[in-house]
Amino acid sequence: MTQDELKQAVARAAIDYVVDGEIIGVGTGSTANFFIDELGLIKHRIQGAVASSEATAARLAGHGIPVFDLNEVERIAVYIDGADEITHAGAMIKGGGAALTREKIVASVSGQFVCIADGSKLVDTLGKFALPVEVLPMARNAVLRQLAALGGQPKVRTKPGSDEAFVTDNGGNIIDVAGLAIADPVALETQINQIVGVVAVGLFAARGANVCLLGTADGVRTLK
Ligand code: ABF
Repeated sequence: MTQDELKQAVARAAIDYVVDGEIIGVGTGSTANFFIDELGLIKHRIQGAVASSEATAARLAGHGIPVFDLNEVERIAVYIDGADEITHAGAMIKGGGAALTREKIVASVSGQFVCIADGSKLVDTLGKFALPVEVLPMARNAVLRQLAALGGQPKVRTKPGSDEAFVTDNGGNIIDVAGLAIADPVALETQINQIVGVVAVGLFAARGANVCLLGTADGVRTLK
């Protein structure tokens, strides 16, 4: 099976976690895109969705799925999204797609976080994938110095084919921290959250995934 077929399989399996009559939280990225396409097929069963990025909102709308602003919504039953890395305990690195802040906000008001990922995302220790941190632009270099002191190699993400800093949907910038072996994800998440100028860190450990649907050659594995 190709990686896309694995992503499609977990996206399809995630439909079982959609709660009828509810508003669904929807993540960002290629696996989430497959999920949105599956959600389009059963859109009559849900009220609509809250999107974690402008790209996701546009794809949902393209399927005729009503997109709600989070401020209009009191609770979300389930949030479904991909990850860049996930441990057996459900701690994740997210933000390769630069949507980490909105992903974290939508996940924070959701009853259940269902992670959908191909098997390559499962790791014993987080950190091989550079850890994304969203920062306010004026604090970019100040935060970068503090992240360097944590032991990794931080680098400002740039726009494709340019030296200019990449700008998120929120007007923030992203610093990617390579070279970390994250032994205690909750502690590091807390520590990075304390740095003034940080908007959000792509460690989802204090609140990780409740369920992970993992695409493997033997089928979809469910980790809880
Ligand atoms: C989002 O999409 C991100 O948090 C993560 O960075 C990325 C995973 O992308 P893909 O599904 O394309 O591998 O979930």
